[in-house]
Amino acid sequence: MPARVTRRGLGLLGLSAAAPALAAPAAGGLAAIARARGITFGAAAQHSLLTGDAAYAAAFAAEAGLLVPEWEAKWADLQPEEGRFDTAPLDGLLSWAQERAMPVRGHALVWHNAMPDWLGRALAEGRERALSVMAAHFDKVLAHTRLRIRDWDVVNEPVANPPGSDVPQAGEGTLRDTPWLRALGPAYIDTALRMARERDATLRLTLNEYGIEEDTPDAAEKRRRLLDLLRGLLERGAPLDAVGIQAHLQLRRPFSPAPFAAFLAELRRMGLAVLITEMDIREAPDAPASLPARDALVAERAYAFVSTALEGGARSVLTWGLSDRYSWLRQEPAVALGPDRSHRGLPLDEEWRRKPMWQALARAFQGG
Ligand code: 9MR
Repeated sequence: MPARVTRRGLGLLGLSAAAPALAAPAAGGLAAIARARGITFGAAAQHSLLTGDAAYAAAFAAEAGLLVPEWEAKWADLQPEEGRFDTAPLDGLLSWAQERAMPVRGHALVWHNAMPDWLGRALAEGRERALSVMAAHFDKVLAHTRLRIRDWDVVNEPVANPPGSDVPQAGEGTLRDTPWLRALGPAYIDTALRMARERDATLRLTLNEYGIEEDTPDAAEKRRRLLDLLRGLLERGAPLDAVGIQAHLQLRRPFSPAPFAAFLAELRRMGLAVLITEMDIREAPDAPASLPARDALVAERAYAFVSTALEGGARSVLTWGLSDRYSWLRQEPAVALGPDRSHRGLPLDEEWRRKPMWQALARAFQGG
């Protein structure tokens, strides 16, 4: 007689009795096309738009099989004042997803951005205080989301950009100089991973990073730094399950499959799962004038990148939003394309129409 799977048994398997069975994604959308090949396609979403813009919600229902909150699970939003947690926007997003049987990833527990002011002050008070605020945040957030989020970006963007890169970071180390590093030293990453594992033994623990995809000396050096960091973490027995590769790609930088594939192979040799977590494509300042020519370049890069990632073992691909209408690439002045043009780096255009990038993703999911 088969053993009965108890509630505790489900928990040990990383499943929860309350988790819904996964619904089949909407026919014809990217998630369904990916799912047919055992791949998950998802996107970053904002709760206020899921509930406030019907076209936005319809696009996510049609295309996405997994959500990640674009801001609702960041520290500044979850704990704006010490001890006062506001989970309402995250809960709203989780309910929207749950009604459609879509899983949600968590993003991000420890990050140097989206920190409330009080947190910066607390970390500056030293090690004991830093450990205690980290523990209190993890206690509350991981207990609250336990049944609905089974994969978290525990540490986001810990590696420093190399000196001389176009966005260099202060400090001399290979880790980014952040309030967490200053308070706890390099072990803040081990500590965060251990604290997460202690609170939820079967949660998938992910370290998420950007600037490690392209064929440039800066990206090669950042990949080397990340691999060093990961080797050290694993040697010290830190609990780490996966690496999130953000993939905010830029057309002014070359992409070559070989070095990226070698990097993925190394991650897999370390026993780590690989996810593409935040993909979008920034156009070059000298982008061609015609929209079809621009869209073709974006699509070509999307196909090359995603097919290499899938061949290298990635099984989840998320874009950072779905439509150019709400892309951070248009909203963030530092990355804007110019006064008379805006980026077209996501699968749907500002009127929710599928673009060549959509077709490129579909083709990559279908295996070429
Ligand atoms: O797209 C996000 C934007 O809406 C937020 O204002 C910003 C700060 O919370 O974060 C943006 O998302 C970033 C993500 O969390 C980490 N990788 C880079 C993303 C784009 O900046």
